[in-house]
Amino acid sequence: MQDLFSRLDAEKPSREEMAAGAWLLNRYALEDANNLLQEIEGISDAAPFRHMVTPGGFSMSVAMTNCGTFGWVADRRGYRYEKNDPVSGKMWPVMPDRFMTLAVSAAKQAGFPDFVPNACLINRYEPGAKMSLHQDKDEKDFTNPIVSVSLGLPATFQFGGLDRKDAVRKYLLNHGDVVVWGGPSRLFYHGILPLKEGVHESAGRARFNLTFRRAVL
Ligand code: MD3
Ligand code: FE
Repeated sequence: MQDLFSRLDAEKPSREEMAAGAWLLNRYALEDANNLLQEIEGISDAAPFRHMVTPGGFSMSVAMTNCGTFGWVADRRGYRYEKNDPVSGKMWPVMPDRFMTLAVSAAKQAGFPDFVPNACLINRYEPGAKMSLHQDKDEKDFTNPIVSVSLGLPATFQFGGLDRKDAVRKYLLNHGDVVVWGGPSRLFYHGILPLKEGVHESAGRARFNLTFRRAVL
Protein backbone atom coordinates (compact mmCIF):
# COMPACT_ATOMS: atom_id res chain seq x y z
CA MET A 1 0.00 0.00 0.00
CA GLN A 2 2.82 2.35 0.94
CA ASP A 3 4.47 1.69 -2.46
CA LEU A 4 1.23 2.41 -4.28
CA PHE A 5 0.84 5.75 -2.50
CA SER A 6 4.41 6.86 -3.07
CA ARG A 7 4.01 6.03 -6.78
CA LEU A 8 0.76 7.96 -7.05
CA ASP A 9 2.46 10.81 -5.21
CA ALA A 10 5.31 10.84 -7.71
CA GLU A 11 2.81 11.25 -10.57
CA LYS A 12 1.01 14.18 -8.97
CA PRO A 13 1.78 17.66 -10.28
CA SER A 14 4.33 19.14 -7.89
CA ARG A 15 6.52 22.17 -7.62
CA GLU A 16 10.14 22.30 -6.63
CA GLU A 17 12.32 25.38 -6.10
CA MET A 18 15.50 24.46 -8.03
CA ALA A 19 17.30 27.64 -6.88
CA ALA A 20 16.18 31.02 -5.51
CA GLY A 21 13.39 32.13 -7.88
CA ALA A 22 13.52 29.06 -10.17
CA TRP A 23 10.32 27.04 -9.89
CA LEU A 24 9.91 23.67 -11.58
CA LEU A 25 6.21 22.98 -12.16
CA ASN A 26 6.23 19.24 -12.92
CA ARG A 27 3.94 18.30 -15.84
CA TYR A 28 2.10 21.62 -15.56
CA ALA A 29 1.49 21.72 -19.36
CA LEU A 30 0.69 18.02 -19.79
CA GLU A 31 -3.02 18.43 -20.58
CA ASP A 32 -2.21 21.17 -23.09
CA ALA A 33 0.75 19.42 -24.66
CA ASN A 34 -0.81 17.98 -27.82
CA ASN A 35 -2.49 21.29 -28.59
CA LEU A 36 0.79 23.14 -28.01
CA LEU A 37 2.53 20.78 -30.45
CA GLN A 38 -0.19 21.49 -33.04
CA GLU A 39 0.32 25.22 -32.59
CA ILE A 40 4.07 24.73 -33.13
CA GLU A 41 3.30 23.01 -36.45
CA GLY A 42 1.20 25.96 -37.57
CA ILE A 43 3.86 28.48 -36.53
CA SER A 44 6.61 26.57 -38.32
CA ASP A 45 4.54 26.45 -41.54
CA ALA A 46 4.74 30.28 -41.59
CA ALA A 47 8.20 30.66 -40.01
CA PRO A 48 10.16 27.43 -40.59
CA PHE A 49 12.69 26.08 -38.10
CA ARG A 50 16.22 27.06 -39.08
CA HIS A 51 19.74 26.58 -37.73
CA MET A 52 20.93 30.07 -36.84
CA VAL A 53 24.60 31.00 -37.15
CA THR A 54 26.40 32.47 -34.15
CA PRO A 55 28.60 35.58 -34.34
CA GLY A 56 31.54 33.15 -34.19
CA GLY A 57 30.34 31.52 -37.42
CA PHE A 58 29.04 28.22 -36.02
CA SER A 59 25.67 26.82 -37.03
CA MET A 60 23.61 25.93 -33.94
CA SER A 61 22.59 22.26 -33.56
CA VAL A 62 19.21 23.38 -32.17
CA ALA A 63 16.73 24.52 -34.86
CA MET A 64 14.73 27.63 -33.92
CA THR A 65 11.76 29.75 -34.80
CA ASN A 66 9.65 32.33 -32.90
CA CYS A 67 6.18 33.69 -32.38
CA GLY A 68 5.02 36.92 -30.78
CA THR A 69 5.78 40.59 -31.34
CA PHE A 70 9.54 39.96 -31.12
CA GLY A 71 11.70 37.00 -32.11
CA TRP A 72 15.20 36.11 -30.96
CA VAL A 73 17.76 35.94 -33.78
CA ALA A 74 21.45 35.12 -34.07
CA ASP A 75 23.66 35.91 -37.03
CA ARG A 76 27.24 37.02 -37.77
CA ARG A 77 26.39 40.47 -36.37
CA GLY A 78 25.23 39.24 -32.93
CA TYR A 79 22.23 38.19 -30.85
CA ARG A 80 19.10 40.35 -30.64
CA TYR A 81 15.30 40.55 -30.84
CA GLU A 82 13.67 41.45 -34.18
CA LYS A 83 10.04 42.20 -35.14
CA ASN A 84 10.47 40.48 -38.49
CA ASP A 85 11.70 37.04 -39.46
CA PRO A 86 14.96 37.66 -41.34
CA VAL A 87 14.26 34.63 -43.59
CA SER A 88 10.91 35.91 -44.94
CA GLY A 89 10.99 39.59 -43.99
CA LYS A 90 7.47 39.10 -42.54
CA MET A 91 6.41 39.64 -38.92
CA TRP A 92 6.74 36.58 -36.68
CA PRO A 93 3.50 34.56 -36.33
CA VAL A 94 1.14 35.83 -33.64
CA MET A 95 1.57 34.20 -30.23
CA PRO A 96 -1.35 31.75 -29.85
CA ASP A 97 -3.76 32.55 -26.97
CA ARG A 98 -3.05 29.09 -25.58
CA PHE A 99 0.67 29.97 -25.30
CA MET A 100 0.00 33.32 -23.62
CA THR A 101 -2.50 31.84 -21.15
CA LEU A 102 -0.12 29.05 -20.13
CA ALA A 103 2.88 31.36 -19.68
CA VAL A 104 0.93 33.96 -17.68
CA SER A 105 -0.64 31.36 -15.38
CA ALA A 106 2.69 29.57 -14.77
CA ALA A 107 4.39 32.87 -13.93
CA LYS A 108 1.55 33.67 -11.52
CA GLN A 109 2.03 30.29 -9.78
CA ALA A 110 5.69 31.20 -9.24
CA GLY A 111 5.01 34.68 -7.84
CA PHE A 112 5.20 36.86 -10.98
CA PRO A 113 1.60 38.13 -11.37
CA ASP A 114 2.52 40.92 -13.81
CA PHE A 115 4.42 38.88 -16.41
CA VAL A 116 3.18 39.49 -19.98
CA PRO A 117 5.55 37.93 -22.54
CA ASN A 118 6.02 39.55 -25.94
CA ALA A 119 8.35 36.94 -27.42
CA CYS A 120 8.37 33.15 -27.59
CA LEU A 121 11.48 31.38 -28.85
CA ILE A 122 10.75 27.83 -30.02
CA ASN A 123 13.70 25.40 -29.91
CA ARG A 124 13.68 22.03 -31.67
CA TYR A 125 16.22 19.42 -30.57
CA GLU A 126 16.79 16.27 -32.58
CA PRO A 127 19.00 13.51 -31.14
CA GLY A 128 22.53 14.88 -30.70
CA ALA A 129 21.47 18.54 -30.54
CA LYS A 130 22.63 20.49 -27.49
CA MET A 131 22.83 23.97 -26.05
CA SER A 132 26.11 24.93 -24.40
CA LEU A 133 26.22 26.67 -21.03
CA HIS A 134 25.08 30.31 -21.45
CA GLN A 135 23.18 33.19 -19.82
CA ASP A 136 20.06 34.81 -21.29
CA LYS A 137 21.01 38.49 -21.37
CA ASP A 138 19.43 39.85 -24.56
CA GLU A 139 16.28 41.05 -22.80
CA LYS A 140 15.83 44.58 -21.51
CA ASP A 141 14.62 44.01 -17.94
CA PHE A 142 15.87 41.08 -15.87
CA THR A 143 13.15 41.60 -13.23
CA ASN A 144 10.85 39.77 -15.66
CA PRO A 145 11.13 36.00 -15.45
CA ILE A 146 11.49 33.57 -18.36
CA VAL A 147 8.94 30.75 -18.56
CA SER A 148 10.05 27.53 -20.28
CA VAL A 149 7.89 24.63 -21.45
CA SER A 150 9.39 21.25 -22.39
CA LEU A 151 7.64 18.96 -24.89
CA GLY A 152 8.56 15.62 -26.42
CA LEU A 153 11.72 13.65 -25.61
CA PRO A 154 13.32 14.21 -22.18
CA ALA A 155 16.53 16.25 -21.92
CA THR A 156 19.18 16.72 -19.28
CA PHE A 157 19.28 20.34 -18.20
CA GLN A 158 22.40 21.78 -16.56
CA PHE A 159 21.90 24.56 -14.06
CA GLY A 160 24.86 26.49 -12.64
CA GLY A 161 25.18 29.88 -10.98
CA LEU A 162 25.99 33.50 -11.80
CA ASP A 163 29.58 32.59 -12.60
CA ARG A 164 30.42 30.34 -15.57
CA LYS A 165 32.71 28.25 -13.37
CA ASP A 166 30.07 27.62 -10.67
CA ALA A 167 29.18 23.94 -10.20
CA VAL A 168 26.22 22.73 -12.25
CA ARG A 169 23.36 20.52 -11.14
CA LYS A 170 21.53 18.26 -13.56
CA TYR A 171 17.76 17.91 -13.91
CA LEU A 172 15.75 15.82 -16.33
CA LEU A 173 13.14 17.97 -18.08
CA ASN A 174 10.19 15.87 -19.20
CA HIS A 175 7.24 16.29 -21.54
CA GLY A 176 4.89 18.88 -20.04
CA ASP A 177 7.32 20.30 -17.49
CA VAL A 178 7.23 24.08 -17.01
CA VAL A 179 9.96 26.10 -15.29
CA VAL A 180 9.73 29.75 -14.24
CA TRP A 181 13.15 31.39 -14.03
CA GLY A 182 12.96 34.56 -11.97
CA GLY A 183 14.73 36.37 -9.16
CA PRO A 184 18.43 35.58 -8.77
CA SER A 185 18.19 32.51 -11.03
CA ARG A 186 17.21 34.69 -14.00
CA LEU A 187 20.88 35.21 -14.87
CA PHE A 188 22.22 31.78 -13.91
CA TYR A 189 24.23 29.80 -16.46
CA HIS A 190 22.34 26.90 -18.00
CA GLY A 191 22.48 24.47 -20.89
CA ILE A 192 21.14 21.24 -22.39
CA LEU A 193 23.24 18.08 -22.85
CA PRO A 194 23.13 16.32 -26.25
CA LEU A 195 19.64 14.86 -26.72
CA LYS A 196 19.52 11.07 -26.49
CA GLU A 197 18.06 9.01 -29.31
CA GLY A 198 14.38 8.23 -28.88
CA VAL A 199 10.86 8.54 -30.26
CA HIS A 200 8.14 10.34 -28.30
CA GLU A 201 4.53 9.27 -28.82
CA SER A 202 3.34 12.86 -29.47
CA ALA A 203 6.44 14.67 -30.73
CA GLY A 204 8.31 11.92 -32.60
CA ARG A 205 12.12 11.99 -32.68
CA ALA A 206 12.40 15.45 -31.12
CA ARG A 207 12.20 17.69 -28.11
CA PHE A 208 10.62 21.14 -28.33
CA ASN A 209 11.17 23.89 -25.82
CA LEU A 210 9.16 27.10 -25.64
CA THR A 211 10.71 30.05 -23.80
CA PHE A 212 8.43 32.99 -23.06
CA ARG A 213 10.20 36.27 -22.62
CA ARG A 214 9.55 39.96 -22.10
CA ALA A 215 12.11 40.99 -24.72
CA VAL A 216 11.42 44.72 -24.88
CA LEU A 217 9.68 47.02 -22.41
C1 MD3 B 1 17.64 29.55 -16.73
N1 MD3 B 1 16.74 26.91 -23.71
O1 MD3 B 1 16.45 29.10 -25.21
S1 MD3 B 1 15.01 26.01 -21.20
C2 MD3 B 1 17.26 29.17 -24.27
O2 MD3 B 1 15.70 23.67 -23.17
C3 MD3 B 1 17.49 27.98 -23.44
O3 MD3 B 1 15.87 24.82 -24.97
C4 MD3 B 1 16.95 25.65 -23.08
O4 MD3 B 1 18.32 28.01 -22.59
C5 MD3 B 1 16.09 24.64 -23.78
O5 MD3 B 1 17.86 30.21 -23.94
C6 MD3 B 1 16.68 25.66 -21.65
C7 MD3 B 1 15.32 26.44 -19.60
C8 MD3 B 1 15.80 27.83 -19.35
C9 MD3 B 1 15.45 28.88 -20.16
C10 MD3 B 1 15.85 30.17 -19.84
C11 MD3 B 1 16.58 30.40 -18.68
C12 MD3 B 1 16.54 28.05 -18.24
C13 MD3 B 1 16.92 29.33 -17.88
C14 MD3 B 1 16.97 31.69 -18.30
C15 MD3 B 1 17.67 31.89 -17.15
C16 MD3 B 1 18.01 30.82 -16.35
FE1 FE C 1 18.90 30.08 -22.20
